[in-house]
Formats: sequence, C-alpha cells, structure tokens
Amino acid sequence: MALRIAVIIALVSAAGVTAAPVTLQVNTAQSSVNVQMCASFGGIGDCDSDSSPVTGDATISLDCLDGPATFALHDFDFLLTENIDLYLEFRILFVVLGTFSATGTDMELMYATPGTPMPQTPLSGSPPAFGYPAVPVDAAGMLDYNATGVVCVAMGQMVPPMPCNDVMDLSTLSLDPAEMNGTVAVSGRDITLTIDIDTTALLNPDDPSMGEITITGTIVAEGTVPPPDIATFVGILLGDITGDANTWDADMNGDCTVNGLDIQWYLDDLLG
Ligand SMILES: [Ca+2]
Repeated sequence: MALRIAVIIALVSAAGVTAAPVTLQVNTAQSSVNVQMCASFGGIGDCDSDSSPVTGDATISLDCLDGPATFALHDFDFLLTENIDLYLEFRILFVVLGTFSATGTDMELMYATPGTPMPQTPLSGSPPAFGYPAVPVDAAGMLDYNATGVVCVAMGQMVPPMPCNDVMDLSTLSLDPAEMNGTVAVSGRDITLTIDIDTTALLNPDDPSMGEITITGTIVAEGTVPPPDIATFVGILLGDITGDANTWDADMNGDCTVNGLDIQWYLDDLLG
C-alpha cells in the first residue's frame, strides 16, 4: 500500500486542483422548455405558448456517489434549439382590436450566479429527489416583436413608451428566481439529473396587470463522474482536501468513504 501511495505521489504533477463539481450534458431528446405569454390590454386578454428542445449543460455535486444524501447545483446553461413563436390576438367577439406577434431566437436560461453554488440541499426518496424554491436565473436571446391596434397604443402609453416593432434583448428581462425540483439518479459513476423548472417575468414591472411570461420545462442531463486528478486524489488521501462536497468524486469503489481502499481502483482507472 505504501508503495502504491508513493507511486501516486510520484505521479503528482504541477497541474491545478480540479473542482469537485461535475458537468452533465443535456439530453436534448428528453429536454424541452415551454414559453407562455399571457397579456391583457383594457381588460381583453389572450395567451399563447410554444416549446423547444433544449441543449446545454448543468454542473452539480453530491456528498457521495453511493446513496447520496445531499445535492448542490453549481451552474447551468440551457439553450433552446428552436425559435419560440407567439401570437396573441385581442378581440371583442369577432372584432380584432390588436395583435402581438413575437419570435424568440437563441433563447437561453442560465444560472445567474456562477461561482457561487446553491447550498447543499437534502435528497430523499428513490430516485433521490431535491427541491430548490428559488434559484437565481438569467435569460439571453432576442425577441423580435410586432404589436398592432390597441396593443400598439398601450405600448406607446407605457413609461417609458415601447415601440410597436422592436427587437428586445432578453438579457434585460428580470426573471423571478426559478423553482427547480428534480431527481438525481446514480448508477456507479453515471448520473442522470432531471430538473423541472418554473419561472415567470412580468411584461411590464410597473403594471403587473399587463401580463407575464412563464417559462416551464423539464431538463434531463447526463454524465459520468470522472475521477479527480492525481494531485486532488492525493490531497484527499492526505487529508489536505476535506469535506464531502470536495471529496465525493474520489470514492472509486463506491463505499461512500475515501481511503486507502480506493487507491487500487484509482490506479486501475488511471492505467485503463
Ligand atoms: Ca471508497
């Protein structure tokens, strides 16, 4: 055993210590986001919605690969692969008083505070489930819109007035913190993360009655947790790196503990 440790220490390079979080890739075929816009002008309202598959990634950590008890969300970037087309029509009986049509392109939802992970949250049930009531989220992309009739008039009366035709930068949108619930299924070192997302933004923060955009969806992200680099692995064995969230990926034999028993497994993995 001492020889094995010596071998590993000898292999330690000047490479930096990698972070314990693992990045999972979004499974586009299983992931979609729905964007619904509901608006009201002069008491006349309408809603429309459209959905798109999603690509991107999510970065997470667990306390342990074998029967994890806690989960932390570190980062995510969800990109809609298709445009979002919305068409709202405001009418009394059969008389159309105004319309609002919009196309969202390159739409994106991302974690608003990368570098500051969400707190560790308990996992329970099977598959292990978590719930974050309020995750800071930002949007990006462009919304090309065209308003006619009463909608155009109402937008002109906003303070400041909004043009009836414009391209809106969605990064200026103020999204409420998102409710994110989901599950983390672990098999060996393979993780499948499923997140349900739900957030809203007011169309006009100064006039909530004008309506809102609601973004909901389910994201499935998958990946295999790589072993830590050698410097990190040795640092964990020597007790220089501590804490479940920093050491969970060094448990090579799946017993929820990082100790000398993991060395042979690590070497086997390292040497292929
Ligand atoms: Ca172990």
